[in-house]
Amino acid sequence: MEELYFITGNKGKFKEAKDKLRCLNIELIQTKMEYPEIQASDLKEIALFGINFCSERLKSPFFLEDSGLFVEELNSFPGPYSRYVQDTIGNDGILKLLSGVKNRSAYFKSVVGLYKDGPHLFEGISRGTITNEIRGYEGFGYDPIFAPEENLKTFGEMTTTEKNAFSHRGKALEIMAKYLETGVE
Ligand code: ITT
Repeated sequence: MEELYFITGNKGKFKEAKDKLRCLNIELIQTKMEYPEIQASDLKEIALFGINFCSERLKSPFFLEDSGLFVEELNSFPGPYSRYVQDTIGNDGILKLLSGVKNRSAYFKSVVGLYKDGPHLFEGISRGTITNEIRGYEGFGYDPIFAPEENLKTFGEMTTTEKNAFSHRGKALEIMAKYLETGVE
């Protein structure tokens, strides 16, 4: 069985990746190595900087993931600042910013950065809407206020496997899994 490290401090991300990659013959190991998250508007730039930094310290194949929520009415805010905004104003704060707003379109983006014989980036997007209220206790972060367009439930009302079928992270990981299986990008 092949070992693959996932560098993340986020338990929710790790749970989803483990579930998604379960059927590959890969042993996924969580590691919490600190790496600088540069300030950039492009998640790909942030992920690429991260994998190049970590590749000098970790010699086994690994990946990390950078993600964010982009709200149309807020000109794509919080985007790359999603972690900070979640830790400060949280879901109630986002709902307040959108109070009375009709356009509730938003999307999540995930960039998975794999380092295996060099850097590889895989992207996934999940489009949907910001709900009017908090719904559900599953998942993490913005999950209870985001409903993907394919489903009426919020991510916060879904099991991990269900969320993975629609989510930005599920999609990006699926592309990475295909690459790991076939070697074709
Ligand atoms: P790492 O250690 O992997 O960096 P992190 O939580 O700091 O974990 P990011 O820097 O990628 O991760 O921040 C993305 C933030 O966006 C994350 O903390 C959540 O608040 C939010 N987010 C990302 N994906 C999400 C998802 O699937 N559901 C809900 N919120 C999500």
